[in-house]
Amino acid sequence: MDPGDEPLPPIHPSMGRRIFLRGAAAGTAVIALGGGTYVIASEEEEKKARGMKRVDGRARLPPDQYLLRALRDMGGEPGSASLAGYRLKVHGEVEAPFEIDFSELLRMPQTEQTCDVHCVTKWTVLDARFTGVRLTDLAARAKPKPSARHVIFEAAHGYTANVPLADAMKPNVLVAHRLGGNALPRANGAPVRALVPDLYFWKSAKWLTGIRFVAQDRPGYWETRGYHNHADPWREERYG
Ligand SMILES: Nc1nc2c(c(=O)[nH]1)N[C@H]1C(S)=C(S)[C@@H](COP(=O)(O)O)O[C@H]1N2
Ligand SMILES: [Mo]
Repeated sequence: MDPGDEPLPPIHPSMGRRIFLRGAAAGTAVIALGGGTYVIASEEEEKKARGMKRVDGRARLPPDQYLLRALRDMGGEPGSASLAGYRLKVHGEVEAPFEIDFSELLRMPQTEQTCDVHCVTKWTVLDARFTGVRLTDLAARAKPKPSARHVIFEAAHGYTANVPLADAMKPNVLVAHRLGGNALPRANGAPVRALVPDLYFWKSAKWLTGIRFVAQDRPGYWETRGYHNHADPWREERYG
């Protein structure tokens, strides 16, 4: 089915019904009633994307995804916008739990990467440019115990997302604070969000407050509401 004919399933209760159109001409802005503006890629761009492969051989566009030109604000309940008050807690099954503020996070080694993101509501954005600190670098400082098997991303207002340790320790997993060379917009999780590009985007907790290493898995916000526990876009692990 042409995604341009099908309203997205509203996955956040606040979203309500959305309507959008695919523009005939490249660059046509698309209006989502009650949900802001976003841009669907042209047919040609999408066709090109369907022919592309990642360096690991997987398709750039995972099964049943369509292309947007930029991240779409998917809502959620924002945390505090205060940079001065920001704290990130790294804790749980670790030898050396710690808490850092925003300036300390900026003093850690910074990684800038372009990566693709895939939302379970079927949009994909290619080559989003994020800047942040690798989760492996935060883990190296906290020293997870051998008993740690999962990472729980903790966010404002109790949102959590669980990721197996092996997925969380990939080098493209970041604690990100910049997008496209600018400070991360508040809607996209400022001051700091998790970024797990190779799992559906709900695992990338916005308004991140904590990283908790745990021995026992703890399904998070969406995982306890019918979404898949793992969320691999190439296996279409959408629903549990
Ligand atoms: N704290 C928090 N993080 C969250 C969410 C949320 O509701 N709260 N929604 C998730 C979902 S379902 C998606 S698709 C992405 C959307 O990120 P974006 O709004 O930057 O596109 O954020 C994820 N992170
Ligand atoms: Mo999502």
